[in-house]
Amino acid sequence: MREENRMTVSKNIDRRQFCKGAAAATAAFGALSLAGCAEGNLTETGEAVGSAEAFVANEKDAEWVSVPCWHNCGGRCLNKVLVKDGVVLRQKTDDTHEDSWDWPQSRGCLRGRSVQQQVFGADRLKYPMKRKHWEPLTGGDKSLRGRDEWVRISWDEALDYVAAELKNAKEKYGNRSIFYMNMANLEGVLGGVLGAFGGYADVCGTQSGGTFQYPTMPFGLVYGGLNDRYDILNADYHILWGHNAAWCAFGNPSYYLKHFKKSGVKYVFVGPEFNATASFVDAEWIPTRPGTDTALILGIAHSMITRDDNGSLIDWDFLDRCTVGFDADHMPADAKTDENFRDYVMGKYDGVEKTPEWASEICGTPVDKIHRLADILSCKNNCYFSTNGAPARNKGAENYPQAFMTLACLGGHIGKSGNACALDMNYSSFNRGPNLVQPVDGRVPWQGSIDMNPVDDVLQCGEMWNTILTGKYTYTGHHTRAKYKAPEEREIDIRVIVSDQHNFLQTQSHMSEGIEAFRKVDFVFSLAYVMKTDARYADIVLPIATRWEYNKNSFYDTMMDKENGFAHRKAVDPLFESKTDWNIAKGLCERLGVDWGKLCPDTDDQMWMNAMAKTTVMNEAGKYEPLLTIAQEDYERYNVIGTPQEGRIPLEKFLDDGVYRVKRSADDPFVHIQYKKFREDPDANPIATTASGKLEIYCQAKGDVFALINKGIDRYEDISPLPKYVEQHEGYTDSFTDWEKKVRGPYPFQMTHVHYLRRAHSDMDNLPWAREAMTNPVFINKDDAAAKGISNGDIILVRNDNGSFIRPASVSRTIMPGGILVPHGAGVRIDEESGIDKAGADNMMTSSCKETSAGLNGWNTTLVDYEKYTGNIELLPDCEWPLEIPLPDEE
Ligand SMILES: Nc1nc2c(c(=O)[nH]1)N[C@H]1C(S)=C(S)[C@@H](COP(=O)(O)OP(=O)(O)OC[C@H]3O[C@@H](n4cnc5c(=O)[nH]c(N)nc54)[C@H](O)[C@@H]3O)O[C@H]1N2
Ligand SMILES: Nc1nc2c(c(=O)[nH]1)N[C@H]1C(S)=C(S)[C@@H](COP(=O)(O)OP(=O)(O)OC[C@H]3O[C@@H](n4cnc5c(=O)[nH]c(N)nc54)[C@H](O)[C@@H]3O)O[C@H]1N2
Ligand SMILES: [Mo]
Repeated sequence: MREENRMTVSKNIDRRQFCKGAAAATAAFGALSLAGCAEGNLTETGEAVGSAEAFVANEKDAEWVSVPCWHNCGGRCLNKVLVKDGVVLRQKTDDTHEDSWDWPQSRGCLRGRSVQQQVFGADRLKYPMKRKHWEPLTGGDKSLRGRDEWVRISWDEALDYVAAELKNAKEKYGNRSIFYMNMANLEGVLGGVLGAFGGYADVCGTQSGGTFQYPTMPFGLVYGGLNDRYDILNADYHILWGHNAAWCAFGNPSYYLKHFKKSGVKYVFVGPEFNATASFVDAEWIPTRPGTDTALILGIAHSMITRDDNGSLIDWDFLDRCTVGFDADHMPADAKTDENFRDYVMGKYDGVEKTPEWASEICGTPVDKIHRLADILSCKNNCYFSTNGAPARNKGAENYPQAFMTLACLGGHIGKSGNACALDMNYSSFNRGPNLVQPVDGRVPWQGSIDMNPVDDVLQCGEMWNTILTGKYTYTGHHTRAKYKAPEEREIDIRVIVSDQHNFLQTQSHMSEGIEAFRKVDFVFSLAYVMKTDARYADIVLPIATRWEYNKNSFYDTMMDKENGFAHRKAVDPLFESKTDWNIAKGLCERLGVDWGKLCPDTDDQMWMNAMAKTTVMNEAGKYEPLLTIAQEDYERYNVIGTPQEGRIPLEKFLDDGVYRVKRSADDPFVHIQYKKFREDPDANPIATTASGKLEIYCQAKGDVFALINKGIDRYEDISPLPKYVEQHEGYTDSFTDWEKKVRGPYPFQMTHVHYLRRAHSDMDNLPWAREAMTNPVFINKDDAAAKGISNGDIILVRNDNGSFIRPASVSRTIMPGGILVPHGAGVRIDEESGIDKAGADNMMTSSCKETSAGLNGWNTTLVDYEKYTGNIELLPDCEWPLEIPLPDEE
């Protein structure tokens, strides 16, 4: 495989097709600034040459097209491209109206504005390929997966091969030998095909929301159950608990934060690093070690309980009326034990009082800061609690969500203006309540459903590579769909791995085991835009069209700020020989004897139009009405069918603008306060998701779910109905071989991850502009670095028993001593000689989650050591890395 360092693609795309009619043959990619150039052209490296006039002339008759920014990042923003004769000249974001607090623009980030390098990158896959030493039905030399060369094949060959492998596996080993790496079909198109073909082994487990995602929260929190942005202005304090909106929820959420801050809301950040968001809002930092949040919360609770003077800290009225489980007088009717929270905190059951001193030893938060936080969270202040998933993506975090809620309950911070508490993730952070624009996704009919899969095997993602290697796993039902079962030991012989809309070899725990698993099975195939990790280790790779190349509304189009709805359409035709997922699925069906017409009667265009037609908007009376006016001619123009309808705006305006945003005002009827009615009268307005109708500090249903899925498995801790501290496997306490005597083990540093602004997980990490802007160092503490003789910018080797990588170190005091922060998702690049990864792939270091509750993914709990790197691997800055071009001879 040859690697090339080329920023843009113009040379590699068929010029005749690509630049046909374009005023300048070299025009195309990467025009960031157009002023002051001589001839109005861009060179292949994106440099502008030309006069401003020439550029204007060049853009004559070009058209702005709203395109999707469809990646799994926290922003949902407007992305537009200027297209002329099938060539994208440049990009912009929202300028549909003036920007204001009442009516903000939906502006994109630097990564979104680089998507042109994803679509038109020189490393874009152009043709179906097979691995050079792959052999049908045997796999050939399987150890070469990940290091073989590639050979171009035709679509017919590729689909025939894939179908033959699937049929062979089905015939010899049954459908459960086909492992489709997609959780409950939330994304990806192949699930329906494989389901109709007789099924596949699925995968489940916690992801984004960590232990918030089990998937229900039977103690009373609801996902995103927070208030409207106008109401956050009434908070005294906004607590960002492991939240990094400035990197993970760019666009509107970050804009809101700025406004809250300017309006006088005070900020507190709780987490192991003083991150970009904390810095952005000048937050008071409460440092806590990764995964020790439950201990910290118990210490704060102790401080509040023992220092409360007649309601000076605790909202006794709220606890009494709205919660169960705080003390012996408030136990829920279904409780199977008589343990209550207060007595647990005071040490009645285990002889350990959960004092701030006890907590501090575990979480590293100074005792005075624990008392300080107890004061801030007192019932005298209005406090708004936003946590993201990071603290819950830990081993031992089973009780964090309930503990977090309990803390809010103590101060009465739920159900009134300026107060709320919940998981406040990404897309619509800091602006909650019913959607004002209600988009509908345009997915294939089975997406989000597991019903079409006749096989009931569901691997647990935290240990799925181990399952493939050992042929054994513990089945506990399909957690993603709340189908919990008692553990059942099963044997399973996985023969085929299928990757479509994920990149699990890269993004799931214990990558080195994953590579072994990929090299073990008979056949691996992957759909891909570029050589994502799953594709690199596959046998057959099928090039897919990006969403700029066909019309599609998808899952993420439904997850966005509640005031927004986005529209988009294709900008160019599928590049080279790439095909849409839909077309690939159809081609496979024909070969597998599955009736595609029955499975998915609508075309991409039809599903896209149906989704737009069904999009609604809330009126002042709180009722949803159609957003779009669509005429018969509109349907005809796009070659689809539909019933004409009347709405608020014409279809073409929506498509041209790319966004419809409800204009707000402080006194409009949409200012939502979560659980307001419940708080006013909990008996008349009980919480629907809890057994008692109240917020459950003691939650029997939670205890029962864990008791069921963990039943009889000794390696798992018992998870109480109370939010008790859970000993963290591979966490801080485990970094000592003798905790009492404080004897350190071989891996004394706690590694945790940040989702990185440069990419969305592993997606888009190949974009040269974004690579130049964000260098992907690992972050370490200054005192730790000094003790090891490491200076800022030095290359360090990070290692543990799972693997190792080298990276430049960013040295500062923004990370706690003993911590190392690794940006998530860097596409692994293993130096085959030494086995060392050069990219800093986080999951090289994570281990499988065999010691946690079934299905839990605990990425943020990892122990490592590091030192200055003295070996001879040369590490260039990432932006100078060659792009990965698997078929260099086919340009
Ligand atoms: N160590 C560690 N690991 C983590 C995390 C962590 O914090 N630390 N975070 C976890 C979290 S929260 C998540 S959500 C997961 C994400 O895990 P993944 O979902 O595996 O991550 P992505 O890199 O976004 O992979 C999506 C892939 O789908 C492709 N794709 C996008 N659109 C389409 C399409 O329309 N069709 C097809 N066929 N493909 C498409 C993209 O190019 C990309 O390769 O990672 C998890 N892994
Ligand atoms: N640019 C970009 N944006 C993204 C994504 C991306 O990959 N790139 N991914 C999207 C997805 S799918 C998700 S799930 C979200 C994730 O969103 P988050 O969960 O917010 O993401 P993280 O960056 O993992 O963590 C946020 C902060 O929590 C801190 N933290 C880590 N561990 C702990 C802990 O144990 N306790 C506490 N208190 N704090 C901790 C980290 O230091 C970090 O500052 O981001 C979304 N947005
Ligand atoms: Mo996520």
